[in-house]
Amino acid sequence: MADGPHRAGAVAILGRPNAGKSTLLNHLLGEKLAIVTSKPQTTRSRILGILSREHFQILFFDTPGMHESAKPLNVALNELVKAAAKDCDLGLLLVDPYTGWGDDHAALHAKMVARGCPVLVVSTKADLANRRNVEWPPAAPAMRPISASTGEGVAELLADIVTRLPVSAPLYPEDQLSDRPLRFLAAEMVREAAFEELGQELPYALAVEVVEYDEKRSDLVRIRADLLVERRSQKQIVIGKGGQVIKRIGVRARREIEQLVGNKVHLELWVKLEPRWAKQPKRLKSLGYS
Ligand SMILES: Nc1nc2c(ncn2[C@@H]2O[C@H](COP(=O)(O)OP(=O)(O)OP(=O)(O)O)[C@@H](O)[C@H]2O)c(=O)[nH]1
Ligand SMILES: [Mg+2]
Repeated sequence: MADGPHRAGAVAILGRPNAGKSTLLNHLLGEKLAIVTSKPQTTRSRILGILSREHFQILFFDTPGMHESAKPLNVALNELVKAAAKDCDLGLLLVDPYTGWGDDHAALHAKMVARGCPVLVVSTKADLANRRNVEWPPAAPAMRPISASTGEGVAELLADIVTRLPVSAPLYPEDQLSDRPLRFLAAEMVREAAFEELGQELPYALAVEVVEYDEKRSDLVRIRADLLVERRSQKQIVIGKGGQVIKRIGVRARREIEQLVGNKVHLELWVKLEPRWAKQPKRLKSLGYS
């Protein structure tokens, strides 16, 4: 990166569910901070990833996919998107060319520009053949293609982001990667493992709560987490015959968490029936989703 004054600011990563927001965040940071799955609506909270270099510091806010729905969980998620879009110095609007540019993109783009917040529009997944040569509506802003899988276009995008940030000293200590505590990130890793192991059977309303996070021993982190489901039948699915499914979720999640914390992890998982967790604003808040 060219010399010059130190720049720092907040960049909101916005877009529809499944556009590739969390994958880009992880690629930019070179760390797996946000969970990624092939299903829409994976991200449920605003996750800050901090990228610090000699001449800049960028606070990247990963956000849930924007989409219309009256369900309390979705309403809470949309509020998070709005707040992130409001508090940033720059917006990155990610569009998957396969699903195209829509009125929802146009509305958000117009709103941010009207507020004086510049927006870079990025088309994602450029490594996939069916994302190439897609025609955009004439009214859509110019897009720059990137691939978070191959890294195509990402260095140029990063350079462009930096030039648009205010001149400022670093806003966070330079060795800090996120504002989210490890216990929250561990809960996310368990949720991702459940996505992977359950596939189509995954209940949409599955949440994970870390109820114990014990770092007293220097050579081992002890974690106990509850997987919350809304119905008895879902509890059976998540546990599986003879506990096989929950066991596989545990093994997979433990590996990811050990990577994240750089230590051995003892992980204990319990499946709990909590019929109303996704309907109560207070509960959504205590789970970190609003
Ligand atoms: N081939 C390819 N796949 C990608 C790329 N970026 C993301 N994906 C895939 O697209 C899917 C969705 O990626 P996510 O990063 O979870 O998308 P998101 O926008 O964060 O989704 P939500 O959190 O649900 O809003 C995953 O299966 C990713 O592996 C890319 O550059 N190339
Ligand atoms: Mg995401």
